Amino acid sequence: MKKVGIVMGSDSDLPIVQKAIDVLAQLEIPCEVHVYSAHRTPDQARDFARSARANGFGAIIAAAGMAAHLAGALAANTTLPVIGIPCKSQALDGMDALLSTVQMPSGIPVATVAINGAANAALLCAQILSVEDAALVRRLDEKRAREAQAVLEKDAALNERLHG
Ligand code: RP5
Repeated sequence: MKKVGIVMGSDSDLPIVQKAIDVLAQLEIPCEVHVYSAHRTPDQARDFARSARANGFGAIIAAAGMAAHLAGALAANTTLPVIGIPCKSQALDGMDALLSTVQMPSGIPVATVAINGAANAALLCAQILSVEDAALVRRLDEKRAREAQAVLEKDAALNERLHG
């Protein structure tokens, strides 16, 4: 099975990224996690992206805050799908990272999820990898069904409380 590469601009992004790690683990998708920065360690970020396909990766998640160029910098160096997570930092409520991640020039796409949207980044990777993996399709379907059931139980509990 192809791996997912998770790259974050700083270890301070880990509390946000952890959710992506957890979702991939739940779906039994192997992942490798690195701290590489588009600005502080640009050579390592570039080398990771350039060798990612040959190293068995099927998709890359890039999480960064502030002037978040990491997803775009990785995407510039690979044709693997890159999913960007704009991380919220103290200033500007994450709008800085959102706009830096989402506004890619034509030709170099980054699939950008919501600010701090790490779970959806992992799910998007899983759905991309599932195109060639029937067992993963089953795990995704089961997860959706479990989560739908949990919502229905909340609905029932709410109505029981309101109307008893
Ligand atoms: C970004 O700058 C990182 O992705 C992080 O979100 C932000 C702050 O990094 P630290 O100063 O906490 O290392 O590059």
